[in-house]
Amino acid sequence: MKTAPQSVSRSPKRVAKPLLGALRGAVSAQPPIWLMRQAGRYLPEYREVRARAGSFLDLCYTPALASEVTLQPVRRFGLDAAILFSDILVVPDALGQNVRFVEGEGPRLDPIRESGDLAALRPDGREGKFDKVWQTVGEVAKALPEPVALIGFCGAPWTVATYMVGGRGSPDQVEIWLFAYRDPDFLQALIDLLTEVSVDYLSGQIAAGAEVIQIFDSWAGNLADDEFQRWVVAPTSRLVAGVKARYPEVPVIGFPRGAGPRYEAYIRETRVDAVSCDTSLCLDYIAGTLQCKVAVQGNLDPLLLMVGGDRLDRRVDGILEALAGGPFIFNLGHGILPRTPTDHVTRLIRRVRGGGK
Ligand code: 1CP
Repeated sequence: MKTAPQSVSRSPKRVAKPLLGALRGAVSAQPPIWLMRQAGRYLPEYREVRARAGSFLDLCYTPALASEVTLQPVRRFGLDAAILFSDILVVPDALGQNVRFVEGEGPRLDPIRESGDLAALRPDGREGKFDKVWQTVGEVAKALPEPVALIGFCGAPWTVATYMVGGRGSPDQVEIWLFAYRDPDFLQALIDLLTEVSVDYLSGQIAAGAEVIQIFDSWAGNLADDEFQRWVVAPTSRLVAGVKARYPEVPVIGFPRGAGPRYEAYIRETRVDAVSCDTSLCLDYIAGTLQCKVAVQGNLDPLLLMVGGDRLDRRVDGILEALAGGPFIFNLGHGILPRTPTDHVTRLIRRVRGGGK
């Protein structure tokens, strides 16, 4: 399998995409690799475009710039996939909630706390903004070298709802818990709306050229059994089924970060084609319990990538030894950190492809 996209010339023949191969169960000693948040502040060329774009959301809604930053890490590192540059909070923004990104602090939203706030959302007003994202997908699809797969994404309804209700990120997103316990009907209505809108949003990305979908459920940890079932498994199952009803061939990767042993139930019930494993999952558990059911992706600690050196090399080797015997996509266990040196990323990719030992 070819893994150096820059060196491959476009030809009318079909060129295999290593990422799609792994998602269909192919096994390779040199597994495909991409990195969550691979476009971002650790890249000088990203910071340059970001400064030109104005606000973060302006960057997301300007297809010429969003497609440029999507392509930057693929060009620089020769990764096996590009992930659409956008954000999970584009969905609440497109629904009419006030969303802004504060420099150095992160997202801020005017919280939605009562049924009047919910009724004020405009599920029909979303087309203009989603159109811009879909246009970006189309531009990237045209520009990508053939072996590189294009990943579209959205946040899972639960995780997006944590920001819509809480108004911001926090170490535990506790605000939504009060709603889950005090007013589950309200939360159910919000989750249902997000599920329905996300099916359309992802379908539009696929129609525009996305070949794989990833569903980010960053706040899926710490839920009690019934709650995990109701707020994570049930809406994700409906989201996956909705997308697959329109596009049965497009593989879906689920990322229920922090779900621990509940990854198993998540796989069984949501019918995702692969799971992205967070750093806290043991390699033995991933290999023995998850990888026999679906392809797995992960799970290098982003902090170790930032630190680099021999420890990084040893951990990369350990992950490859444990997981490269089955369908596997090398990735981090969470997003790349802004202070990560770019030469550590180069070193990681070389090692995964067998050139660094
Ligand atoms: O330029 C900047 O300073 C903004 C930093 C930034 C970037 C680069 C944000 C703000 N979002 C993004 C892009 C982004 N976000 C991508 C692009 C594709 C890629 O290269 O991977 C993706 C897939 C996301 C997904 C995302 N956004 C998640 C899920 C994954 C995860 O990290 O857990 C979440 C939770 C968000 C919300 C968000 N957006 C931005 C920040 C800083 C956050 C986290 C906020 C918090 O909880 O405090």
